[in-house]
Amino acid sequence: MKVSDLVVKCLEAEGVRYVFGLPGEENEDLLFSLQQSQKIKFIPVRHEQGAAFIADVFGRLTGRAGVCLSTLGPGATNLLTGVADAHLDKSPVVAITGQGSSQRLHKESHQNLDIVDMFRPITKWNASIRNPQITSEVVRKAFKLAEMEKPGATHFELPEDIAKLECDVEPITPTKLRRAAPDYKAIEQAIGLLKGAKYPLIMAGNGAIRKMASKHLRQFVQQTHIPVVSTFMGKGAISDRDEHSLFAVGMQSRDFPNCAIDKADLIITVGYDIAEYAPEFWNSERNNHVIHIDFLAAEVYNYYQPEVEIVSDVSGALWELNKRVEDDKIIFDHSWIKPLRKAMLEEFASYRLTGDRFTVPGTLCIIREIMNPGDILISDVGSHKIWIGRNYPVYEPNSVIISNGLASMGIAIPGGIAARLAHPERQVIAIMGDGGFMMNSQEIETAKRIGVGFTIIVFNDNDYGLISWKQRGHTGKSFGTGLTNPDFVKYAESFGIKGYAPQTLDELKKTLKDCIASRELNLVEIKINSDVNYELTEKLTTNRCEIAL
Ligand SMILES: Cc1ncc(C[n+]2csc(CCOP(=O)(O)OP(=O)(O)O)c2C)c(N)n1
Repeated sequence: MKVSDLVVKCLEAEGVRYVFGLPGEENEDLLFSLQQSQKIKFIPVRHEQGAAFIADVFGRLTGRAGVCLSTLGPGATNLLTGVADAHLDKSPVVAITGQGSSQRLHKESHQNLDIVDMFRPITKWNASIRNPQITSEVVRKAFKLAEMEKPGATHFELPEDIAKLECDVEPITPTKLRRAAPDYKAIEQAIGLLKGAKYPLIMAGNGAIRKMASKHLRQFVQQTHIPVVSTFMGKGAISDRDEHSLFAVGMQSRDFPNCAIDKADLIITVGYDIAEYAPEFWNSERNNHVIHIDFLAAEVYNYYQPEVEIVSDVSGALWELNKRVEDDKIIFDHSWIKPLRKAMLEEFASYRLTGDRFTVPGTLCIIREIMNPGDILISDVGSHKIWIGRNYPVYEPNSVIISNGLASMGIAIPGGIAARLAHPERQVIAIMGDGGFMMNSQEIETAKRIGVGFTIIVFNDNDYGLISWKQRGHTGKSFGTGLTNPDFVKYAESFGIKGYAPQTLDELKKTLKDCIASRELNLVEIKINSDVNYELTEKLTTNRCEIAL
């Protein structure tokens, strides 16, 4: 069998259904091998970054590695941002790059970059297939490491001369990997700390929505009545309808959930990623008592020094804790959070739109009413992300996808494609600013061509809004942020999809309802007034805790 055929057989053995990518001369053999596959569909994209972001969100939603493919040199450099996003967001992704002949990689030659070196800092592991006999090992290892906790990106390259060689190797069949059980002494110590606490608080991160952790976390909360704040990437770990939920932390300023953190005498972090929300935002005095529950040991970090680390499968740790808290009847009075939750719900509701001045948080209230609990919202990066993270209630894990590790703009349209492929039965919306939209809007063509439908919502403020917001907060002025835009409705129509720009509140409500329900690919441009951002900054200067606790 040819090596490129073997790679495809290995991908099939891994259960791969899609490869997202862009052709080049140097991955020609692999493409023709993919063409022969009955199980894998190759989806050509318009920019390699799109392929990597689709793989990233597909991996995050399914727990199985998303696969992206590029050619050498410029194709590989284009892939980098999406792969880096998967790396810091802990999404399983396998990136495959073509490469020039192994006869010329030691010297300066056309489009030759050291791709393995380039991908090394943004992957858990990577390698070049320079010998046909190692092919199955390389592919298996790439998938094993990408999907193993904590998940992330891996990469392998296939030089064009090696792809053509014959070999007699078989794919390695993946086997189920059991995750580590918690250490009983760590559980005992955690129970000891819980028994001594009066106001414990859970901080649920990205790891709390993987591998069934959310199910066990929900049981833990029901039994103990410990309240929960989630990070932006942990949204949905428990339902925001649950009276124990204090919504999400993620703003770099002090907001309502920080009042709960201040009052708590024990913080239990569950699947918390430091890359997402730095501990100095919630533990600046370094005086919080912390139990760390995660798949990996805590990063060494001045502001994050847990007293106990339960390093194991997060669900396994919660399962053990659930047994112990039931046996020992460890139950807390969580009535102290009631005023805080009430204040938050009232504040969220205060953003409801009443007239034709559209805002992001006001529109989110409408969207929340339209979307079913399991429907998926993909957020891009910008001020809209802050509002989605802060104000949009989430009821199910993985029903809101926010990139907060690398936090790269441009993820939302590729993410919408991934969400519809991963969950064709659910409604999907992709929300972005005008800046992020124009970064990967070319993938509308990909979505249209392959027939996936979702609603693209572009919040248009003719500005890199979040940066203006921050700059003005720091200096009172902004620079380098103003934009002009194409006519988004006509732009949408030029791809053969419907575009809308509602002007009145009634039109906005109807358009969103119809577009989302249609499950077609369509675009809604919402011209927004950004004053609400600055009003929030102003609000955050007042002492939220006095209002709410
Ligand atoms: C690829 C990338 N480039 C730059 C940034 C820095 N950045 C963060 S938010 C932002 C502005 C986003 O503007 P827009 O997409 O219009 O959304 P808005 O803030 O207006 O909601 C920028 C430039 C980034 N996060 N990612």
